[in-house]
Amino acid sequence: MTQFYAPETPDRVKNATGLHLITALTPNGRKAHIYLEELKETYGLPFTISLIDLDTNEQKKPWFLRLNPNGQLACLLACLCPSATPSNPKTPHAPRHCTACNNQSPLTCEIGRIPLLIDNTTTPHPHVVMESSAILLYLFHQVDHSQQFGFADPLQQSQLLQWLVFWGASGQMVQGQWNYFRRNQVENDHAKKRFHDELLRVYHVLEAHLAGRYTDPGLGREYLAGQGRGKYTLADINAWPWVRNFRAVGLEEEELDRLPALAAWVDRVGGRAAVQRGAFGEAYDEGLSPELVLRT
Ligand SMILES: N[C@@H](CCC(=O)N[C@@H](CS)C(=O)NCC(=O)O)C(=O)O
Repeated sequence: MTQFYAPETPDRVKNATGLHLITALTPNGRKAHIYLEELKETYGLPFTISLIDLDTNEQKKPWFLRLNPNGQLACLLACLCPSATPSNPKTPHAPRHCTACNNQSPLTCEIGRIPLLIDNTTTPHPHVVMESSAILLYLFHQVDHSQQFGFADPLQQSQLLQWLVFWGASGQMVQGQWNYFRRNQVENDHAKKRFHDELLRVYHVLEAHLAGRYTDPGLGREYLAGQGRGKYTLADINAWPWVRNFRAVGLEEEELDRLPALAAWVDRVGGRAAVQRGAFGEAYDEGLSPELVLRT
C-alpha cells in the first residue's frame, strides 16, 4: 500500500481495511453515511470512517488530491474563461491565470472534495470512489446484493437512476449556489433570483412527482422511485440530505405551503433510524469524535 498512498497519507487511512469513508457532516457526506448505516443494519456491513474538518483544508492537501481525481480534472477546468491559460504551458496542471476577466490571482488545483470511499478489498490496489452519487451506486453493486435499496427490475432501476441523476444534476448544484448567494450576502440580484427560482422549480418537480399531480391525483407516492407508491431507495438517500432543510433555505411561507408532498416525504425518510444515525450520528461529527479527524 505504500506505493498507492502518499508518504504523508494519515496512518488511519493507510492502515484501513475493508471499506473506509473519508467524510464530513455535510449533505454529500450524509448521503454516504446514511447508505452505509442502512447496509450495516441490513447486511451487517462493516466499515470505518475518517473525518475531515473542512475548515482546516485537509481535503486540499496533496495526499488527499492523490486519492481524488476530481482534484486533477478540475485543475484543468479551474477557470471557466475561454482565454484562461496555464501559468506555464509545459505544465497544464499548474495554476491558471485568466487575462480575460482580469483575474491575476492564481487559480489553484487545490479543490479536493469529500466524501471519498476507499475499498481496500480490491486488487492490485484499493479502489477509490469520488462523487457522492457514484459512492451510493458503488455500494449498491458491491454490497446490496438483494437490492434492498434499489431494484433488480431494469425498468424500475432506470426510474431510480433518473431521480438520482435529476437531483445530482439539477438539484444539489442549484441549492448549493442559492445557499452561497444567500448566506454570503452577495450583491447580485440577478443571480439570487435565478437560483431561488430554479431551486423552487426543482422542488416543484419533486412535489408534482410525489403528489402524483399528473399521474395519480389524490393518491401520490411515498418515495421517488418504484412502482405504485414507490420504494425507499438510493434515489431518496441521494436527495434527502439536501432537501431535508427545505424549510430553512430562505423560502417564503407561501412558497413552502405549496410543497406538502415534499414536506411529508422529508419527514417520512427522516423517520428511519439509519437516516437519523447517518445524518446526525456522533461518529460523523468532528466535534464529538475528534479521534476520527484527519490532521497532517
Ligand atoms: N459533486 C460532489 C460534490 C462534493 C462537494 O461539494 N463536497 C463538499 C462538501 S458537501 C466539499 O468537499 N467541500 C469542501 C471544499 O470545497 O473544499 C459530490 O456529490 O460528492
